[in-house]
Amino acid sequence: MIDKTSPMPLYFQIEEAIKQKIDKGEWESETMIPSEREFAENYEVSRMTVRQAINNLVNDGYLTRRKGKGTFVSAKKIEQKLLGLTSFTEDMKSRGYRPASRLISFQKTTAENRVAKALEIEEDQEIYEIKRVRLANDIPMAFETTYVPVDLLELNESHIKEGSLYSEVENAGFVIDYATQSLEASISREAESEILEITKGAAVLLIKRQTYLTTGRPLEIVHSVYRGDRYKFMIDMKR
Ligand code: 16G
Repeated sequence: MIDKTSPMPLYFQIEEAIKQKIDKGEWESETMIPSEREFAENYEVSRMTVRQAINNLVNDGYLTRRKGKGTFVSAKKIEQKLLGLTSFTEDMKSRGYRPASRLISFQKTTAENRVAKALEIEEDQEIYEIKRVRLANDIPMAFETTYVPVDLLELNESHIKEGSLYSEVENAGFVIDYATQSLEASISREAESEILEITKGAAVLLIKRQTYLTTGRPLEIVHSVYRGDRYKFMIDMKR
């Protein structure tokens, strides 16, 4: 499989060979891959070359190193289509995952300048500040901070803890209309890393959403940190 006469670097060829095994399902997630020594012997290359290939695959999220245990095939990323305006609960259910939230905090506070502007309310007006870890099959996927104006609707802490914000909003008779959303690359900070159970500095996706009701009034502004090793966003494009 490795062609030593090819202009393609050896580490790259090894990377491709490993990726193929993962993509074809020959190596499922959580499978421990052979040791550097075994790879080096099989492919008749140096251990340095193998290490470089494995390092790249760890950085790209294909493989995960566990201290004192070995290197494993990472869990498959959840593919999220950037299409309709959906909630986390809906997204996970449609993929066959069990959605849940861990409520970090739920409080009424006053809006500071930037938040007030985005929610089109006066500064110092009351807002809900909701911090939730969003889980899929008990695995933390995202850390989400949501701001909703208090005068818009009454939110119940236990409902938010157990269920879906969008259901609460719709049950109150509002119709969610559209959102603007941005997506940026970032690295996890210490607090987020602990909450998301990832190493500090791991790759994350930073998503900001501003959602509006059919009345034209802003419903929420949301700041979400998604795990880069578990999540991937897909867009269909037509020309
Ligand atoms: C998603 C939305 C978030 C919304 C939440 C409601 C993104 C980036 N964010 O997480 O804006 O507040 O869903 O979810 O997709 P819920 O209805 O399950 O509480």
